[in-house]
Amino acid sequence: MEPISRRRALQLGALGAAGVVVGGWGLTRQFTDLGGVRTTGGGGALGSPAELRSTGGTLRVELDAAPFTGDVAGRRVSMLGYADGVPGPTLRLRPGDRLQVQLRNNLDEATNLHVHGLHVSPEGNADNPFLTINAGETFDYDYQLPPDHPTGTFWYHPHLHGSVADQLFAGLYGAIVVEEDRPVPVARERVLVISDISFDGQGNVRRASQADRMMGREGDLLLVNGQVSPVLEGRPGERERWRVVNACSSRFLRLAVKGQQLQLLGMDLGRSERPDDVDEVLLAPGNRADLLVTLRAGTTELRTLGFDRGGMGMMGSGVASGPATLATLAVTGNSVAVAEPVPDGPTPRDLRDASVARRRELTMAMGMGMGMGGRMMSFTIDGKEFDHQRTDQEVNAGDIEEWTIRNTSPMDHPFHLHVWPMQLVEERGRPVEEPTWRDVVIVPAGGAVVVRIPFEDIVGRTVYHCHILDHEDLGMMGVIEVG
Ligand SMILES: [Cu+2]
Repeated sequence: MEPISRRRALQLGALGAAGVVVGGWGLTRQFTDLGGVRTTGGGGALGSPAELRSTGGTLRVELDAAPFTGDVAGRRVSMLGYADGVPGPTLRLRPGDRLQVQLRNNLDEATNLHVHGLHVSPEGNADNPFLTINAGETFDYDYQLPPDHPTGTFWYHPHLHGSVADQLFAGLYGAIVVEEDRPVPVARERVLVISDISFDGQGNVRRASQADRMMGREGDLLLVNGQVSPVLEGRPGERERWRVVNACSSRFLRLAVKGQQLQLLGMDLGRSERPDDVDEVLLAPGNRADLLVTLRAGTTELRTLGFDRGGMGMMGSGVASGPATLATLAVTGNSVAVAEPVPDGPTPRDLRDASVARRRELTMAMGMGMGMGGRMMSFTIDGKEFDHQRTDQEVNAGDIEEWTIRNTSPMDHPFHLHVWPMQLVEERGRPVEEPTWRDVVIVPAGGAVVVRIPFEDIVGRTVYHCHILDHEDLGMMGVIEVG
């Protein structure tokens, strides 16, 4: 087959040509459907981002971060995107793979790239949050997944301190899937990247006010794969797997589908041995849910129920992530045969009886007084705003540590540690009974969580922070060095 240009492949993808094989870079790229923002008139069939799959243990990807013009709910709007779409392409990997990303910064400002949740080096040209890729520059990222890398749904987005919330809110994010050897039998798998955004009267992404930044901005529009209120279609009896990414800058999602059977297979990384029946799933910004849905006939809505994430204390107003409809699920036609049983997953690792080398306490706080950028409220961890030159936590490689993460503020803060996953062992004063692994944990207002972290396989210097990305940009971030 004649190699064709990437641009041409994108055009073919946009026209719905499934499974186009592209010869560029000597690899196979399969574009199922570009969907995304090109087709975002409210109510249309759900589109999927392009899927790029590793072959022979390697995936090489070119990602252009650039402004583009698209249609959202029938309006012409200007956004930012990777590869001319929102979300960016889904990257499909296997444990042990090498991922190479050529990031081209066609924005008019600096950016960089974070692969959220991947257990890879934070050094050099890997998952290094201290890099700055200036406007007009190109940078080659190179990530090596260990052979026992956890499976699950991960994602990528910019991580340049000070502009993370702005760039992500404008459309820069995409999903990463690390696949299992033994997949769960399903009629179809959907990657659902949920984000929110607001536009001004000219169709430009609305700028956040100082109050928006302090509370954590939430957009007026909720998007699923870049679309407003898309329709998901299926037949009764079909089992679907939904890999949901909360790519909102600050909004918590409480997902529910009335009248449908939801099962939670996993959150963030790995999967449980057996799926759990659930009525709803709470995702903080940055969290992912791996859901199984066995379809029942009828038309229902995928909704986010409201969630009160606290308030500003003396500043007055509370911050609630309001309820909203995300998508419509239309299940029609003849029933299909009952799906094959879900194979048991591996027994998750459990560190509750492990010997702990060191215990630490970290405190997330909001304080009155001048914070970063002259704001009237400061956002700190252990009383300090982020300083990339300061190392806040030094950890011995190979140690298992226990961290108590406190929150003295009146607002919930989701805590994210790069590179090393955390086992949640205590939440709201109660022990967590099942082995529960996360890379984002919700630290409740005025409360605490306890996690155990195996600092294994990988050494280097990276960050932990609040995943309300406005808070991260305001300084609620610290530096860890493992070595
Ligand atoms: Cu926060």
